[in-house]
Amino acid sequence: MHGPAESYMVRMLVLHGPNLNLLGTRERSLYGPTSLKAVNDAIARLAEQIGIQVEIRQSNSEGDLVTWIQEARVGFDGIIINPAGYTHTSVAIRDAIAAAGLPTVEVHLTNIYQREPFRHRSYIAGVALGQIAGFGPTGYLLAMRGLLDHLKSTRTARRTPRRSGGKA
Ligand code: CA2
Repeated sequence: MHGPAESYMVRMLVLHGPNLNLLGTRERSLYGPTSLKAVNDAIARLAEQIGIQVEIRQSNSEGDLVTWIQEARVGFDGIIINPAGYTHTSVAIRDAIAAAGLPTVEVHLTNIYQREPFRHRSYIAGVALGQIAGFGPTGYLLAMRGLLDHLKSTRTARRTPRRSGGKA
């Protein structure tokens, strides 16, 4: 049986792009010591605390990410994505996010604007609700809180009946 609390439960899709499966195993001075599993555990713990559902996926393939973003229209309220290297190259991921029409938060472990110039351009930022960069794995948790606040406020706005007869 689904009670009212369950039927309104917010569902977020968290996507990790290419090479993020290597987190904690290599380039630790750059990306930190935390494994992807530990990052995902922290995401799952916060989800439980704040009463939302999350599904977490990682792929090294651009096509997988595009397909998952397309499919997220059904079953998810918002997306959190670290597109990793595809941030700086992928018109396809950008187009999928725009087409899905779901609020999407872009996360980067590092501050991409302090790094090489080719990392300063994000194809994703222009279609994202917001971007969080430079906070390490905490960025995913900040994104969850920010996205939840956004979803709650837009949902309230949608549910509030419009006054009739008033001025536009
Ligand atoms: O800072 C981020 O989160 C990035 O999205 C990470 C990407 C990079 O291409 C972006 O410019 C910024 C790279 C992810 C690679 O992750 C690794 C983790 C451990 C070892 C090697 C790679």
